[in-house]
Amino acid sequence: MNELDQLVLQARAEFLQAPTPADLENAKARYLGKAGRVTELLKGLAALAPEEKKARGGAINEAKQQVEAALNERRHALAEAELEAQLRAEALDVTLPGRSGGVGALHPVIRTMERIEAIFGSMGFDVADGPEIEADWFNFTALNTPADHPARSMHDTFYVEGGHLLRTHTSPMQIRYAVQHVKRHRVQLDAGQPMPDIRVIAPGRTYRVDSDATHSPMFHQVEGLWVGEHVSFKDLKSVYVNFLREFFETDDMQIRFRPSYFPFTEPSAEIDMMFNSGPLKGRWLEVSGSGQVHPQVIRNMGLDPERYIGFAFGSGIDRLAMLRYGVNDLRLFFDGDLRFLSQFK
Ligand code: 2NL
Repeated sequence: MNELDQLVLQARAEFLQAPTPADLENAKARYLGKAGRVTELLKGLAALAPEEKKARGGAINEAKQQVEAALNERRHALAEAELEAQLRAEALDVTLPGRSGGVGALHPVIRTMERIEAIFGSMGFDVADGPEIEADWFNFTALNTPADHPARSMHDTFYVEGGHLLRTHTSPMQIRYAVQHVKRHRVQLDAGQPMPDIRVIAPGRTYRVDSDATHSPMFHQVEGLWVGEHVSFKDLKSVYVNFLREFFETDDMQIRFRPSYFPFTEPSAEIDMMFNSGPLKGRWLEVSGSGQVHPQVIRNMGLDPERYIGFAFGSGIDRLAMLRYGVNDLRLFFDGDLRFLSQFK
């Protein structure tokens, strides 16, 4: 084997041993660089006679081409290996189970609210929604609640700047709704023609200065209002009895209307119910306040109390949710503990 063949073999072996592209380029310099072995051989041609130069030059160039071929072969192999390694490192196992973000659910109080809306909706009630920060007029004055009424005191109501307050019930929404309704039918009313009945419920957050196992400073209420020319107390009874039967999915209960007092209704009644079976059986439960809308409140809606009459009720949604789900502490609804809340998924 002549020295040129040996040089090619050596170069190929060194290239094959180069573990990285950088090592390979260093090995290349030892053969093809400025002071590399192939370059040195080519420089040596200068000292040869012209005939020798031609033969020797051809042999060196052939060897050089073989070295370059070996270099390129190794370059390709290293590039391919690098790509392989990268693909392996970045490989995704598409058969692994996905990382789930966890499935949310409606809060039990909101679920109860939607259930109530569906039941009253089926009886033709619209659903009204409105501000939680209210004007004194809508929350108290329009509802015939006098300035010296205890509900207006600083320690019963949260007042905010500008004389506004956090609504203590959702009735103000019903006043707003009724006023709008009356405005829309002003022309008919002034012409002595009938106006469609006002039939609405107002569910939502309400606020009072009160905090223990059965009272929260923020709680949920649903009020109902039905005003027309021929609405009577028997309509209140049938609507509310039907609601309770639908809500608790049973007829096996007793319901009583017990005389009471509210500034915005006259006469007024508490609505109590008692289950005849099940875990709550045999105990009277207060579920709502109610009554015939006070003539002054009818007037504040823009209607003539000699012609229009109606009933209203106000029930605690949290309390209804507690009864339906068998929860004994109101605060569980508002603590945000997932061990409790996830039971309602
Ligand atoms: C209670 C008492 C009640 C009403 C709310 C009402 C609304 C209008 C006019 C007249 Cl717009 N009344 N609402 C009537 C009677 C009782 O709620 O203690 N609820 C938990």
